[in-house]
Parts: sequence; structure tokens; C-alpha cells
Amino acid sequence: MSVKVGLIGCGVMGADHAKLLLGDTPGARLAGVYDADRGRAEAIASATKGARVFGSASQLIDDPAIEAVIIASPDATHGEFAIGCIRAGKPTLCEKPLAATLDECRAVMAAEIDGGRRLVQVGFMRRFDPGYRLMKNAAREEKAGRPLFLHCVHRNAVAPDYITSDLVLANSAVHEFDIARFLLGEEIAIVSVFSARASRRAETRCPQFIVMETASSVIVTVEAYLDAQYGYDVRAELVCESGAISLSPNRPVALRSAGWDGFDVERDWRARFADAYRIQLKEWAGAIAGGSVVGASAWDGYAASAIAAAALEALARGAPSAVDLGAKPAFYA
Ligand code: ISE
Repeated sequence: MSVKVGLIGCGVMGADHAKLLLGDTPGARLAGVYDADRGRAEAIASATKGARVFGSASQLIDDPAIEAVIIASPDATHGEFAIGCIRAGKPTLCEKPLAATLDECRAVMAAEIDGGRRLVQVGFMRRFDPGYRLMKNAAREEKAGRPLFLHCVHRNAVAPDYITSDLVLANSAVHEFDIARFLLGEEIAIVSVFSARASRRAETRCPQFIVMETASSVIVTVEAYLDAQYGYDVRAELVCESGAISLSPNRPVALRSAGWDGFDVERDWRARFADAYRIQLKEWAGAIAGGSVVGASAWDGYAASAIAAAALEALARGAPSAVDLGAKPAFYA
């Protein structure tokens, strides 16, 4: 039996999830769509046998024919829709961020705790990437000893004009904040941010360099540069006591031709993390069917947003900021 999924938001990420549900996710099928632009919803529904177009997000969430929901609408709507899904008792895959403010993140957690059941998974898809998973296992087994440093690089080829220096942190580097917690299995305690001068290709935002310290004093560095031109490039290296564990930078196939020897570089994250997105949806659907949960919890979503908030404060003040998450509810242990 396939889980009947309702999709809220049919933009870039929503359309991608719809495509995966159509082709590559045996345990789930697209049963309903909603978008503020009805035409976009209709375009996706028409490609999907039996998917219904809803007139509002709340109608989709409350409809008994919808068993689980993907939230891929604008960031500002995530918190409200996630709480709606929790109240309707429906498992939810919510694109990052979990909510627009930390107070709203806390309200999502409170609603989930109140309902007594974990329903929300935040779409930090890298947690499903085969490379990051192998890195995490190697770190957990201490294959090279205990971690000392984690170095992360996050480069986009180009970014839209509305991306400011703040959004370099809150929209892009936030993936590094989550993956650092995932790989190291502990919380970030302190964040500092250093801005490089703007590239002449994008003068309205600065590349950012973030230095973080975890609770047990592992040092994490992140270069976030969204105008690198040559492609989408994400790297990670975990330096441990007696070795280093890194994501392999090369693709499985190299091309040598016409004076060229090298590898293709993906244009954006959808191509680079295609496997991660596919596995994420498959495991989400499998967990729903089996009554379990996988992936980043609402607590993880809140923690990533709290680190982003501390990074924004550090950027504004030009001084390190502490990350104060408060006590982790036992519910998320
Ligand atoms: C984008 O919004 C994403 O979420 C991507 O995963 C990230 O790599 C990119 O930098 C963001 O702009």
C-alpha cells in the first residue's frame, strides 16, 4: 500500500518532490497538491493520475484522503502548516527551515510534544546522502580516532539577486550547521563569522567564513560562497586524531578528451544531491508505513535555525555568539 501524499507548494523543490513521487518512490504516491498559484498546482496534478488540486493548504492538510504532507511552500508559511499537520495527526516532511522564527520553531515542537507523537521530519536531505552517511559511520566507529576539526565548503555556481549576506548564512550555510551536528553527534556552542569582500560578480552579498566550536571543543569551519561560477561544490573533511575522513570530491566517471582531463561539476544542489533526495523520500515513506521516524527532527530543525540566528548575530556584532538552545526535551532524546 502506498502512502497518499499531499504536496503544499509547487515551486522548484515542490516540483522536484512531485517528480520523485511520480517515478522513484514505490511506497508513496502524490494524491493532492496545493499552490498559491493554482496553475502551477494544476500543471503538476495533470501529470499525476488521480492527484487532486486543493483550494487551500488547510483543506489539503485536513482532507481524510491525504495521509502525509510535504511542505515546500515559502519559508514564512512552514511553521503554520507544520502545526496544522501535527494537529491533523499527519506525518510531515517540511523543507528547511522548520519555521521562520525560533519562537515559531518552539511552537512546532510544543505542538508535537502535546500530540505525543513524532510527526515532523525537516528536509535536511544531506543526512540521506550516501557519502555523508559513510562519513558519519566512520566517525562514529572512530576509524581514524576522535574528531578534532571539521572543514566544510559550500559553493553555489550562482545565486539569485535577493540573496543577501544574511541569507548566505540562513539559507545556505544552514545545511552545514545541520550536517556538522549530524556528523559530530553534538551541539554547537559558539559561532563566529568573518566576511570576505564581495565578488565582482555579485556585489550585493559577501562570501562568509564561519568558525564554530562544539560542546566538546571540536572546531568546525565553513566557507559559504554562492557565486563560484564553475558549479555547485560541497566538500567536507573530518580531521581526526590519526587520520582524516572526507567526502570524495570526484564523480565515478572521469572524462579525458580534446586536451581535457577531469570531472563534471553539477550545476546545483538538486543534481548533486539527487540520490539524497530520492533516498530521503523513500525512507520517509517507509518509516510512515512502519510507524517509525527517520531524518532530522523538529529539534534538529530548531537547532539549525538557532545556530543560524547566532551566526547572524555574530555577523552583525563582529564578535562570537553563543548558541543557547535551552534544555532538549526528553521527547526528542
Ligand atoms: C538552497 O536553498 C538549498 O537549500 C541548497 O541545498 C543549498 O546548497 C543552496 O546554497 C541554497 O541556496
